[in-house]
Amino acid sequence: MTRSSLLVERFHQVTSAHGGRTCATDSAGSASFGDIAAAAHRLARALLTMAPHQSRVALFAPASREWVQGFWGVTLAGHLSVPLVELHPAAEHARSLAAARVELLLVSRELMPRAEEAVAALARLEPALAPPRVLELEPLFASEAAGADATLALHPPSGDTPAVLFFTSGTTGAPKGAVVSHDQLAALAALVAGAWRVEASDRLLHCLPLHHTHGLSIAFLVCFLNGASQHFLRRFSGEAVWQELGASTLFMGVPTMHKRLLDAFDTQPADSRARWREAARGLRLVTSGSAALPETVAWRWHALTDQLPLERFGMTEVGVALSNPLDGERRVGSCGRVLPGMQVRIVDEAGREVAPGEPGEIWIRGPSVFTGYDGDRNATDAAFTDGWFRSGDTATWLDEGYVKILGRTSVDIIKSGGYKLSALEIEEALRRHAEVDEVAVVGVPDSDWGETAVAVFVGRGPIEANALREFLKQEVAPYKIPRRFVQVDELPKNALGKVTKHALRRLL
Ligand code: MCA
Ligand code: AMP
Repeated sequence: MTRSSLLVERFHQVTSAHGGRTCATDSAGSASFGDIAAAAHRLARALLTMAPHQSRVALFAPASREWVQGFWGVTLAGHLSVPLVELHPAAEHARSLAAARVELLLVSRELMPRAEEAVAALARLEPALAPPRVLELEPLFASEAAGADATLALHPPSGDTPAVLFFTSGTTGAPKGAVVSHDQLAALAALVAGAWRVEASDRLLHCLPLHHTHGLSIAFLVCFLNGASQHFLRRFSGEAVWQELGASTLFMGVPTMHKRLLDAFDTQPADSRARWREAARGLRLVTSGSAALPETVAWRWHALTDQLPLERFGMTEVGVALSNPLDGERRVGSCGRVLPGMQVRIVDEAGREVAPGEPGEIWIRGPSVFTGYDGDRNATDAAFTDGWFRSGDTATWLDEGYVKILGRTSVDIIKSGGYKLSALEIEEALRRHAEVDEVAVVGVPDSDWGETAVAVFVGRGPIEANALREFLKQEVAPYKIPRRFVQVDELPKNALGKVTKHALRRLL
């Protein structure tokens, strides 16, 4: 028999130990751990009254206290959370709702018109699919939520219950739904918090999107489950981050954010710079992940704060596998060593360990590795060999157990500003434009974004880049829109008629 959820157990421990302390703040106010727990319990009861069995619940709220309450309400009810974010257009939301077979859509009051657009788009996309029931979030936090049974006992779900479905882009067109269980999330939070010594005295400045592992699991859960408080910025802005840093002990970001912060710093007059420097120096820990941290950015942080950002390597399917140490040498250009509790191999094509200095694919095993791709047994099986998750990243061992990530093995995966983009998904979206005949999307290096997507296309006639941009705005998340569009007469192809993307990339 599977034991009950460690995630829920930890939630109860933390909310009772820290009940009166601040848990989450946003631009509108603050909530204690006790406030969050009370609202989450009320929501969980309301949800269980409506949907007594494990259900799929999309959460559509800005990064805020309400989001935190919504997340825990769904989790305590043993339902699966599908986090949606404001920046996606209706068509992308509709595809997410359809792919995850969402039954309930919980929406904060202000986003209700957007949710209605998403449901209308879903009806056009999949007319035969039963639409999700749409519920406004705020009334469900109230004790008298309509129809809720206030005496309903909440039994903790088992540890292997699916907790969150993250959409992650892959080498197939449509994003895959990666499912992580209660115990996998609890393990991730425990391992990371242990390594970085996250404690109740910490305050995180949270400005990462909550539909991905970095924002939800590595930032939000690691802090929440260890009694740390967090301040939510609804969206990242260099200025807003600098204003808030002084009151924080922790900052977690993607390299593009770090670079933007430093660029913003450099443009300030001397008196602001002095204040900002003091704020940055007061931070206990700055972490970087989701993409390679440029060495220049790492050293600029160091010059400013005498502290190197702590770079670590993670994945939606894995959590965090490698991390530079909190104490000890933080090696620039390396993601550090294997996180205690995780296992890593770097192997050649035959699955044999490579020698230090040799490149190989990084394989990962450990308690935070995900359950599988939603409804896609074949893709899940194909992602593992003998229980090891094959990351698709090329890496090499340095000395003393440090690892350097060398890049992705697939040319169709692009990492832009920390977001993983699938070239094939963007190509599919562009092919839906009537005037596009052929298209290939490739990633090119970029000093701000790490990489950016460039679409090279053959048109049925001349097409303005802006027309394609406007078309894509209705189709996909804004960060998936290529930064450049290049019209050509033909695409370079090999003898089999396949576009040679490596050759194409060299031409750009
Ligand atoms: C925004 N844009 C982008 C990106 N973000 N284009 C390409 N790549 C992007 N990442 C577009 C906007 O839509 C806009 O388009 C234009 O760029 C300028 O937008 P701007 O306002 O300057 O950007 P922003 O909205 O401030 O976003 C930058 C950002 C954001 C804050 C760095 O990209 C971000 O939040 N990145 C974090 C992604 C993340 O959390 N990844 C974790 C995955 P237009 O001009 O047309 O309006 S999980 C993971 O990787 C594992 C687990 C791990 O290890 O962490
Ligand atoms: P995602 O699928 O969005 O979870 O992205 C995971 C991918 O981000 C990994 O497979 C790596 O390619 C990349 N990544 C994460 N952290 C780092 C890092 N510190 N350095 C280089 N790449 C990273």
